[in-house]
Amino acid sequence: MVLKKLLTLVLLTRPSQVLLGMKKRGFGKGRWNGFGGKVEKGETILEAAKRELFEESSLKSDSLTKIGTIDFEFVGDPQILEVHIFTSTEFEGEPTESPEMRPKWFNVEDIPFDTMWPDDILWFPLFLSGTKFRGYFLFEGHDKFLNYTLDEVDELPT
Ligand code: 6U4
Repeated sequence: MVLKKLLTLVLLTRPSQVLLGMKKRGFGKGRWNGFGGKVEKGETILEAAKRELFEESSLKSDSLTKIGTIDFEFVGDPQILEVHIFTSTEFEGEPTESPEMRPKWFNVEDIPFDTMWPDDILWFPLFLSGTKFRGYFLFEGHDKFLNYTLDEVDELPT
């Protein structure tokens, strides 16, 4: 049986820059990433994306657009992480450090891929060019993937 766990990931941009957060605890600790987490019972994926963005960065956005969905499988683990990735150029507030994340703006040419999940370097170019995508990565441990698929798509289910 395949168990799916729904997660969100929000990547905010401003001209030539992307906002990342250094994950201070939990899954992906020590890596720069977008803001997000688990979808809770009773909320939509979009509601979860907004909630996690606010909890982790103090930023509010009412115009999140879905840019991609990636399934992550881990060898030996029946649970698949289905990560829904959103972006926006519109948000309110000042990025503020939370117990989970330390936010920082990066120039797009200085994105710290060495300190990010290893899949990010493959799909960030699609996200940065506004291309919608669907992906699958099979990880062995957390530092390497064994194979993957990554496809541009016209539409993404909400
Ligand atoms: P909480 O409940 O917050 O303690 P935690 O274990 O910290 O849970 P959580 O909820 O922050 O995890 O979710 C993990 C985040 O990492 C989500 O935003 C999705 C994201 N993520 C997981 N695998 C990823 C990967 N391979 N590449 C990537 N983001 C990933 O770019």
